Amino acid sequence: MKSGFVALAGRPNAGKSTLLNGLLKEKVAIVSPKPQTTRSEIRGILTSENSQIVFTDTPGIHKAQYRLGARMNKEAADVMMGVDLIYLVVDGSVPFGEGDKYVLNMVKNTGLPVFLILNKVDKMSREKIIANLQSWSSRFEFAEYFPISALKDKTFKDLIKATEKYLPEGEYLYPPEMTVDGSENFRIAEVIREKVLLCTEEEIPHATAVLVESKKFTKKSCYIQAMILVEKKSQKVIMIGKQGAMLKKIGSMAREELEGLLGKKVYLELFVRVEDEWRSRDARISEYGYGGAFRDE
Ligand SMILES: Nc1nc2c(ncn2[C@@H]2O[C@H](COP(=O)(O)OP(=O)(O)OP(=O)(O)O)[C@@H](O)[C@H]2O)c(=O)[nH]1
Ligand SMILES: [Mg+2]
Repeated sequence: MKSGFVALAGRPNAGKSTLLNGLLKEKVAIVSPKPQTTRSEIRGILTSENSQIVFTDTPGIHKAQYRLGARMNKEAADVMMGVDLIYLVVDGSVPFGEGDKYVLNMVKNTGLPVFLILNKVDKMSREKIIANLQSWSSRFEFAEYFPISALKDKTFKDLIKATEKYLPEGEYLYPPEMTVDGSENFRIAEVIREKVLLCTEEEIPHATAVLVESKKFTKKSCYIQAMILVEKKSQKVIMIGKQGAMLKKIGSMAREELEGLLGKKVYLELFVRVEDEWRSRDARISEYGYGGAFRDE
């Protein structure tokens, strides 16, 4: 039997989290059109008869403006150090740039085998896909090349099969029935944050954190209180919206998804608080579970 770890790495918005969800056929990581959606490693476990692959989604590597961003980048680098194989996930529909060069150097320096995952081929012509693959292969000798659409492809069988080849012989690393490694509260907070990312614009998505403050289960229901943290009073005003309309919209979208996740009726109460410059403060970043917070525990 084969077992081991695979890191999904790359620039923000490349589709790493979408791919993780596609590989597992389960939504384990939140996804949004806004860059820097993922803020900490997310592990998804795929067990089959002859293998167990632990996929680790990582934050997109970017030029950090805040302590939060620096910690997200470090988290991605730390994850890469501890795996057997790296998927470099790239958005094939945008031209190669400085950011790609930087990330490519990072993965090269690990000395590990790297798969080039050319994503978003649904947005590209055949010619462009071929040209893109040629251009990437001239920059580095990747172990394998996979043009894919993380969003549209129904199966990733070939990718999984090739991945198994690069993993060591080993036993289960996790109980075979387990698909996600992480706290339930964090997962709930992430679902709420995803809805914030989908409903708000400009600086608000980046300035928002979500923290589950309490959670109570009864036989049929779950009562959740969660805090949405922003950095400025003006952001709080927008987050609440006219007569609470924005918060209500975020709440009802999140509740619907959480009912599916928890398999119970969910009562969700959201609050909004201003937490000055939390993105620059290590203690707050860790408290909310971002940038390798779990690793420090
Ligand atoms: N057209 C198309 N869009 C995609 C594909 N994969 C992902 N996307 C979209 O790209 C956006 C970013 O996807 P994510 O999966 O959140 O990207 P990410 O690499 O995890 O981004 P960060 O967490 O910010 O690093 C979302 O709007 C996805 O729906 C794809 O194969 N085709
Ligand atoms: Mg992501």
